[in-house]
Amino acid sequence: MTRIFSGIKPTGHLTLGNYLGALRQWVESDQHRAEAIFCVVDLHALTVDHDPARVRRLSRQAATLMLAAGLDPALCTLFVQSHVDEHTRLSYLLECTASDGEMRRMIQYKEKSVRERETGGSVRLSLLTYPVLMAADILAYGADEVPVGDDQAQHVELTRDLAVRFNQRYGQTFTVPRAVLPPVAARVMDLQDPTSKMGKSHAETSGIVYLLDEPDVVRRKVMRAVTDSGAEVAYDRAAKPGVTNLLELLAACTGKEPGELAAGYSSYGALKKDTADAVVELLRPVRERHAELCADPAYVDGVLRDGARRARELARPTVDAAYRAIGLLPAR
Ligand code: AQP
Repeated sequence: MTRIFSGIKPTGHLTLGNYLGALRQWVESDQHRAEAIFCVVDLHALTVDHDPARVRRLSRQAATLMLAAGLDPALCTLFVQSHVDEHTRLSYLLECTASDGEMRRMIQYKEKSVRERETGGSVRLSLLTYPVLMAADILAYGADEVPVGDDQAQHVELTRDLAVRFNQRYGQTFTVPRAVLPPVAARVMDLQDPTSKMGKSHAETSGIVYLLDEPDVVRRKVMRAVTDSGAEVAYDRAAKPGVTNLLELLAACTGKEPGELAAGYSSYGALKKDTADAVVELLRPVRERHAELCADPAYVDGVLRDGARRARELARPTVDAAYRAIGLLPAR
């Protein structure tokens, strides 16, 4: 059976980008058609300046939102990364096969290290090595597919390289996974800056729709979205990035083609209104279910406990095999 792994890092409140780029396909497709493993990758949230209490709070919120969006513990495994030691055990072995040059080429590293320096912080070594930990997350489970948004595709490519290299040097150990991107909304852009990705940890929040935003807040953010010069509604990312982003959002919500939708609008205002309504309706059940789950913390704890137990069982054989293959003396 196909095995799928993916995760979300608790660096901020989950966004519409996280939902459309990743979470929705996990819920609607992946957990039904494969052995699916989903993770709140909390160790990744320590790679940038962080407040410990906030990371803890956001980890629980992310897990609760993943359930609220429709992940079903009867169909998939849901857990928190730091509850399963196999991830860090394997990460070190993979670091011993990766080069610093490979890490420095990662686009997220380049962008985030600039941001850390600009805000007066130092760049943590873990920010450089984070893609290796991500590779360990994936390879530990023998995942065939990794459903992600476009911004993570480069990290999955690196994971493939590390898997192939390890297998060639030390013998067949890892499944070589592939990234699976959603057909639309693989990169939801910031509503105030449609040339940059909607990211949950960005300081400027007026262009970011959070899954837990109240309907009137969602409406306001979409209605105030930056659009482009000219009045024509056209699906053209280079010439009309703002309008194209709205069309992709509406397409993702309605299941229609963004190009076809464009033909039905003669003004930006009407497009914004329909997009706002569609996003509000898309998120309404998630918000409502999240509120119900918050009233039952013992349920969420139980899901995460069972999920971690199952994840350990799944990961341990592969990680133990990697330890043997790379030359470490087994403990007796
Ligand atoms: N804007 C986006 N459009 C489409 N997909 C997106 N994803 C993130 N932003 C968008 C996808 O969501 C999944 C979980 O992302 P992550 O938690 O691993 O972090 P990230 O990729 O670094 O995304 P963020 O939300 O922008 O976090 P920060 O601001 O901390 O960097 C992934 O599959 C991702 O592709």
